Amino acid sequence: MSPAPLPTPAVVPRPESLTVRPGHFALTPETGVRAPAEAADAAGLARELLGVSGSGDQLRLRLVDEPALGAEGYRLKVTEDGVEAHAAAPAGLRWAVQTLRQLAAGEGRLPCVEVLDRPRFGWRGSLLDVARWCHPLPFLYRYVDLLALHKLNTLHLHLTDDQGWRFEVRKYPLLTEVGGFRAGSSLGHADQGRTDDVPHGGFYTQEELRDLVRYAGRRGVRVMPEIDAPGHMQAAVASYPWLGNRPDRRLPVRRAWGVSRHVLNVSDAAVDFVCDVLDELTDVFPFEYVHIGGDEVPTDEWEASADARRRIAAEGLGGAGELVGWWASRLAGHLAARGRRAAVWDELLERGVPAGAAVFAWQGLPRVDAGLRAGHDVVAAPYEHLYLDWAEGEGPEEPLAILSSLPLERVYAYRPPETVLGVQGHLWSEYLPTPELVEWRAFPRLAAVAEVGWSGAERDHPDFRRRLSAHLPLLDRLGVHYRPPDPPTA
Ligand code: TNX
Repeated sequence: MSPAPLPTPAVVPRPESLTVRPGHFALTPETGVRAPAEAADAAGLARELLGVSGSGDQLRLRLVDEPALGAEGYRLKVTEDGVEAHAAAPAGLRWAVQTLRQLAAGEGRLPCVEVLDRPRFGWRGSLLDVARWCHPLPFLYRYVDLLALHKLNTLHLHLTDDQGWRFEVRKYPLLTEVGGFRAGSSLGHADQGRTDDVPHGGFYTQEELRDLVRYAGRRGVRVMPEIDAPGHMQAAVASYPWLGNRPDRRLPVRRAWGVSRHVLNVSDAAVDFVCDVLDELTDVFPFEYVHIGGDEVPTDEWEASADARRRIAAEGLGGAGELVGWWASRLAGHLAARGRRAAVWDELLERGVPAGAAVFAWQGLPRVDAGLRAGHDVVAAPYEHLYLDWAEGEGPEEPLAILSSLPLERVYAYRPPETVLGVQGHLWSEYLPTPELVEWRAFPRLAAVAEVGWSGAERDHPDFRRRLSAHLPLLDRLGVHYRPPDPPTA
């Protein structure tokens, strides 16, 4: 009789190859980690996440000259004597540690395995909207941890919107003193047009965000900040009315979800203002990309403005819509002069993508292709697959959501074109006022996003489900408030 097959350990996202061998290696507090100085972060992570602090060298992290592993790939070998992890760069060793964390599954017993692994796409992220609801700073740390656990390497922090400004700007303190607070919020679904009188607000200081960025960096997570302009700016206009199109008018920070018609004016002073904000922002966030928004900009105020008409004529633009592209190119130029690249929403495809900017395609699958066809770098977040703020199911027990539904299967089924930079799962927070609700919507669908971004193009839904059910106990141990997956549909 042949021996029973060895159980295949559950790693999410699926590694390129994983072979199980008989036997185990037991991690104990006495297990020691050895690593070169350049991999000190990965070694620190291993000690922290695997709970080992001995002085031996049973867990050996090495940097090797193996270009095929790329910037993030790694090899892992667990034998009964210890663990060897190899990578061409420190990032790969960090991901090897996350794989070990999953293999140990909280029990400190590593099955003997050989793993070869590297990501399909270099950009694997999640947008977290902290503008609609100011999520507590400790939750941002936890979210970074959960991204890293799934080998997601980018946190897109949506820091400003009509309903709140969360980034401390020293030159313009009213942005947070006034713009950080609102007098109420939508009550029920925004379509019903009701609001409450429960104040909400908050912001993050530059020091707090610097610490978060450092923490994320040690885990291999880059933080891309977003200042959304020239629409989604009512909180800024409420703080400094001269930024708006009717300086005589006082606007409140917006309560209701949905798109505000009140956008920035097109003066040089308004552009300089946002450039000043970007200067302070790039001081805090070292990542190459800065997202400058550009989505959902109603042009009514500009059409009614003599100043805007003059700007359109002076710049030789085709109409008010092109002022969105004009705004983006001014901001992108400012960033480029400081060695940074702009990221913009896909609305700019019709309104003028600034040179060198990356396009974030959100308005459906055809927008991903349109961005690629136009020759841009594209990050794919098509809403029918990757908008995790949509309810997962249709049931009456589902918490209120902007739209429904986006089942786990549909996230997992997304097959991005080979030529995108990568993918992001988006957590807009209108209907996610608490960290618990964010986690409910994010997990386990974000694990599927991670798999779409990291693993090969082939899809094996039963295999994903099997690995996922072995992965969920780890999320349980971490106290993640995830939504238990519905039974597979087919
Ligand atoms: C559209 S996606 C928006 C956000 C909303 C989101 C809700 C994008 C660039 N803009 O302002 O929060 O829909 O799903």
